[in-house]
Amino acid sequence: MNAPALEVHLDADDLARTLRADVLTGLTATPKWLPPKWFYDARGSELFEQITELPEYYPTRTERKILQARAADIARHTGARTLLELGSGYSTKTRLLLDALTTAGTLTAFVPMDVSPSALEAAAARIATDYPGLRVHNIVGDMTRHLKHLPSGTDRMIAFLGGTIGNLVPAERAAFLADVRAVLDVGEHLLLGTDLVKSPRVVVPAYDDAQGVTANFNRNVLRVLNQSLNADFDLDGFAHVALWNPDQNWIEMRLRARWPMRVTIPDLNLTVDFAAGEELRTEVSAKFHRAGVEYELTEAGFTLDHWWTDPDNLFAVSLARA
Ligand code: AVJ
Repeated sequence: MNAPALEVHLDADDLARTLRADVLTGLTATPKWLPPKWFYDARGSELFEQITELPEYYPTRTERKILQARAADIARHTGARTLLELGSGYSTKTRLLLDALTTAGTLTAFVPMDVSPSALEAAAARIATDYPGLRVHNIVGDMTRHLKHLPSGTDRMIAFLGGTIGNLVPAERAAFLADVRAVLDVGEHLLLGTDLVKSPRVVVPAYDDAQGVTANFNRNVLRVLNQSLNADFDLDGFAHVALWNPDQNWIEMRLRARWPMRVTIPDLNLTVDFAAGEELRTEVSAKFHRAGVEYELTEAGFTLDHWWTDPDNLFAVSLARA
């Protein structure tokens, strides 16, 4: 068995610098906001795994069913030798692809990229054990900045699953998809998971579950700031808010100050005041129609070869060709 290689493009210094810049920008803006990637320290990644098992959170299990049904088609259509996965986290759904590509006999390497070293390491060790002979090459990186570090090769497929592309606003998505296209050679593939537009009666509970796991996941970003920047956020002072935005077709997660608060962030030399009821936006998670996905892929230079959904049209997996 080969030990998984670990390539780090986001070292502790880079991570700390980026966090400080993001927090300074977001918390001095009006309205205040923070980028969602800072949810995912070890505890946040663990909370997200719990979210994926909640009865209200349909995306993960729905995408898994689609992949179960289509993995063999994906393997046949792509003949992928290398699977590159962005934002792979614990790589649980990835196994469906690894199995199908192994059965097809084409797969030689798996390259997961994630901002969370803890999630990568846990997943990679298990995958290296379960797929003997597969080269596993972990990349700790930020998929909006480090795509150029993905290895070159032939017959590569980039998988970007879970609907995480919805964390980007339209202009960011256009830039990101163009970057993904630029990494690929003509004929290589992108496998993209997108959550679909549906009734807010279904979407909102997925982001505001009865057990309050999502609320803790949301507040975890404040804990990350407390731990890494010596901030003094009082987590109990912030209520979890999940709001459907019908103009943008996205869900927004916010943290609403329950009372007026002054937060100090010594590492940034920053004092931040919250009025009672003031909201800090922590995530957008965009939902899509087929036409929008196809348009965005085409604009980025891809051809949409396959569009697969579940019977209830909750979620879609697109297979696009560069
Ligand atoms: C990991 C970005 C796909 O947007 O549904 C889950 C994150 N946020 N619950 C999503 C998330 C709140 C998730 N993604």
